[in-house]
Amino acid sequence: LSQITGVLPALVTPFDENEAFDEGRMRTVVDFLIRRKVDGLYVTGSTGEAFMMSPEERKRVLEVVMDEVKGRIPVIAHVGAISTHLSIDLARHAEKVGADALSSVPPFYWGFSQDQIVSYYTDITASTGLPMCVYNVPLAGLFGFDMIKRLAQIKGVEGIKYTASTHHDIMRIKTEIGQDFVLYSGADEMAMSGVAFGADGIIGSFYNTIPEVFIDLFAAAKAGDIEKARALQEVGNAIIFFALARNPIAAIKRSMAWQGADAGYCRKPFGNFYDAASEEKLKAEFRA
Ligand code: HMN
Repeated sequence: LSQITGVLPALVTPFDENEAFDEGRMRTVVDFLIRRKVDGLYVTGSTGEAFMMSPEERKRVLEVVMDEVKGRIPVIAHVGAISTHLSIDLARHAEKVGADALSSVPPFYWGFSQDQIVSYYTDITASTGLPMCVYNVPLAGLFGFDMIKRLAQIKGVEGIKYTASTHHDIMRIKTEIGQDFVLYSGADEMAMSGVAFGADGIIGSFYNTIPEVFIDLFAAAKAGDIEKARALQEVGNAIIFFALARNPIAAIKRSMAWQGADAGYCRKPFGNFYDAASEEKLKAEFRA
């Protein structure tokens, strides 16, 4: 995992107007992002609408991405699911098609115990030779600091995608677990503080549509240019909060289309901005 640093979009998954996976649009989006110099991709995560898809569809998305990337940048495959059995199947497939690393949310919905969550990560990580990046995100239930320490002991767990707002723990993870435990900051609106507290990379939804802002921000924050990083975060946040107040994944996809990489539709119940009236409204508000 230590080889994967910098700015990684949590890749959107384009669907067509009938909600089928759109391979052509997926390829366009991957190329668009590589041309814009992102450092890697995080595939079939929350932004990628993973939980809207069947396991077979998730595998197909990853296969198309791997085929289009052709080794140009590293790929982290998110294989999170509620059952260990299913995650292992996705993990083995990810290894087979050449993904560089795995990531997973903890099993959710039933409120699993810490022991069950530890066994989940232990079993998935043991099933392949790929490094695992555990995923700390409010949507799936946040880990406390002690749990993060416990997960870091598991063989093969080499890092964390940290999408909690308690950024002081980013520094603590680095100092108490180890500087080589790879940390990706996952809250785009706090990318600057994530990097300032020691993150090795940033993974997020908005790096699909405005990667340059965050590539420059990442470089500035790493170089200690706080003024520049803050100015860039302000630009990014205006766009982030605009989208968050609407329908973020759909807004991100549409704003990519305006830039020449049509990222297609979202699956219901997310909804879209495709009818002329809602698109014009979105554009007008965006300009304002
Ligand atoms: C993924 O799994 O798709 C992500 O990387 C998720 C990512 O961390 C986003 N968080 C959530 O969706 C909960 C952020 O990019 C988020 O969209 C952004 O910080 C705005 O709040």
